[in-house]
Amino acid sequence: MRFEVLTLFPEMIRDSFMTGITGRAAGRGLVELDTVNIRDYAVNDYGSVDDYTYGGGAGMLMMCEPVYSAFLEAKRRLGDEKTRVVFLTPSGRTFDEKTARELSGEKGLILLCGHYEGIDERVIDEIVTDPVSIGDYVLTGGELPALVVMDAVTRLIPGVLGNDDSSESESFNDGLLEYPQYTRPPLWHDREVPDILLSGDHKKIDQYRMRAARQKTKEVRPDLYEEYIKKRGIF
Ligand code: 6GU
Repeated sequence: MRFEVLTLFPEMIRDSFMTGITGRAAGRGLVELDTVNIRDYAVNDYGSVDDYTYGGGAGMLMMCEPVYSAFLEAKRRLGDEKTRVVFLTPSGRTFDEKTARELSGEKGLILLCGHYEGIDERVIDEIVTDPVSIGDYVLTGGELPALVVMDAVTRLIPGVLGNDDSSESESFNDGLLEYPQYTRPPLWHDREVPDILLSGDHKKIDQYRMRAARQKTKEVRPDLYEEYIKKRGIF
């Protein structure tokens, strides 16, 4: 997988992605990160990439041409392949694990990070294939959402996680939240690790974990629980 990120803050993307598990994946050649600074395609020597909106209203909009030029540079670097263009915007479709799985099968992805009050609609219509939001709240820019999407996609690439099935058992794969987990010591601040987990009886432990996962999901995400019950036809 090769990510090409179109952004006004390339150092924010690189510093964050190159830290931790995603950075290690890049170091091992399992994923590549490349950034294109939209500022490098400013329309004048002052570095302008934004302008006032037609029709009035507060704030500035990113202009078509700098965004389009940055996109063409990313396409050129990817060898002009048919690459999906993910635009990070609060008006996009909500990002989820299914979308992450779908995107992780691509050879390359272009991610477009907006800033100011948004981007001129015409360049969005021209280049964007997948408008994506990460939830119902508003952020100052698309960089953090782009990092969220890249993280979720990268951890699904084979070999990225140490244990090849740890991306399988985690939240959202069978539609339930992860069961609670414990490590040493067995007693901490008057709180005990559930006895079953110390029993060594793996069949009992699996049953306990399944029950705990269902109970937790029912409590904190009744919407997910409902879906889970419907899909499985249990109870
Ligand atoms: Cl993708 N962008 C911005 N600016 N805010 C958001 C978002 C994206 N997703 C949720 N809030």
